[in-house]
Amino acid sequence: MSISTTSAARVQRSRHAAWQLGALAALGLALIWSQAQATTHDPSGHAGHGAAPTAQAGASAPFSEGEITRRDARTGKFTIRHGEIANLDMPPMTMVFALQDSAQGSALQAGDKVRFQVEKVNGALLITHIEAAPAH
Ligand SMILES: [Cu+2]
Repeated sequence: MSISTTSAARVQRSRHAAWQLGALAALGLALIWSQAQATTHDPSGHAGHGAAPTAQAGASAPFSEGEITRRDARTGKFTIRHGEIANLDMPPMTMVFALQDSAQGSALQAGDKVRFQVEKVNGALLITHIEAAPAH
């Protein structure tokens, strides 16, 4: 009984030693692997990712710039001389826009420089956000 217990303990010890060796070997491999990763890592790859266009990824349209030339008090529509509207592929021009939220335009008037988001909603162009352009 005592012999078998001792031999069992020896087996356990040797197994433990084998496990330690295995763990060390694995650790060594992990270190070699991580060093290989570190040396093959190209910092310029990250710069490339940063330069990738991600502005269109959001749900909302990009800001366009323009100047209000007329505000129709009755309809709440704005005539805006706008720059290029990238998301609509629209070149600069002067045109009339309706506002989704008329309260947003209440403080704006003709002559104001604005930046705004315009989207096609149910087939009609709609300003979904408008604000005074930030001063330069
Ligand atoms: Cu236009």
